[in-house]
Amino acid sequence: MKISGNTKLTGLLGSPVAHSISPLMHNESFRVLGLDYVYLCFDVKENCLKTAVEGLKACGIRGFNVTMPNKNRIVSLMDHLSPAASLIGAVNTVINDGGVLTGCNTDGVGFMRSAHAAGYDIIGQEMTVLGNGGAATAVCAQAALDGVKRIHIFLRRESTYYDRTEKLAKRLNEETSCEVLLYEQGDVESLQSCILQSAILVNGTPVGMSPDVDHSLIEDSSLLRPGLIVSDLIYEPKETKLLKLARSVGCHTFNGMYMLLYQGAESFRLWTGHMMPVDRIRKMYF
Ligand code: SKM
Repeated sequence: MKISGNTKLTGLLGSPVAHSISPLMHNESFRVLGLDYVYLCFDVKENCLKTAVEGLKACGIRGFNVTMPNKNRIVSLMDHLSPAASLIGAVNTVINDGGVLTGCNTDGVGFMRSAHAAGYDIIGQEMTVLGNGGAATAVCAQAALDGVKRIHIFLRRESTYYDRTEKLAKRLNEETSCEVLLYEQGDVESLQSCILQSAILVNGTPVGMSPDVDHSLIEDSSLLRPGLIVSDLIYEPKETKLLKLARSVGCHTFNGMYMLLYQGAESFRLWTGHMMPVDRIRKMYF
């Protein structure tokens, strides 16, 4: 990779960011396609976000990804929002067109593409989602926009995001053809009937994530069935307790690793107009 006087800057704003594999994915893709771009990580905490965005904009950055804890706060710094970012209330990709910032959200696209790449067609089908944090919200909004027929979201009433999820459900019901229904996380009877109607079950909570690998929101294998698709947005560990149980029952399973790959591929396309060489990147880093 050569840095020139014309090299366009992209990057990641968040804290922490040192662990991210985004620089590897993007810089290798720029190199392979011969694009004069670079991707760098910037450790930016919430209290510095506005200053950082103004500075990067003044320096003519082409665009950047946004990760924890900045995805919600950055919304108010955008000039425009994509339909998905507006529904989700969070931005993970910013495009800078001559000083005009557009906030997009590619996390949900990442999930939908990872399901498609794994060979599953969930359009027109029902989906059950556990949790309503940032990643789960992005998945639900994109699934509704893409044509999933009905989404059952299980969440805790005392969740800090409860009101936000109620608003999201209302907007998705009004603005898309998808029907979105909310349930209490402990309502096992509803969970059982929703999973039965669903083609796919998604865990969008952190339950089961390393180091708490011995936990799963579903312990009872009779809630699952052979052929059901079960996805965990967690990718560390690669196979969570939920996915292990699902595999033992004969479910199709996939984790959140390729959601990261495909959200990056979509950001890459938005900044450069080129397709990321995803097969190469998957083999090298995933
Ligand atoms: O939404 C993504 C973000 O675009 C990049 C990222 C990373 O590099 O760790 C994680 C997610 O938040």
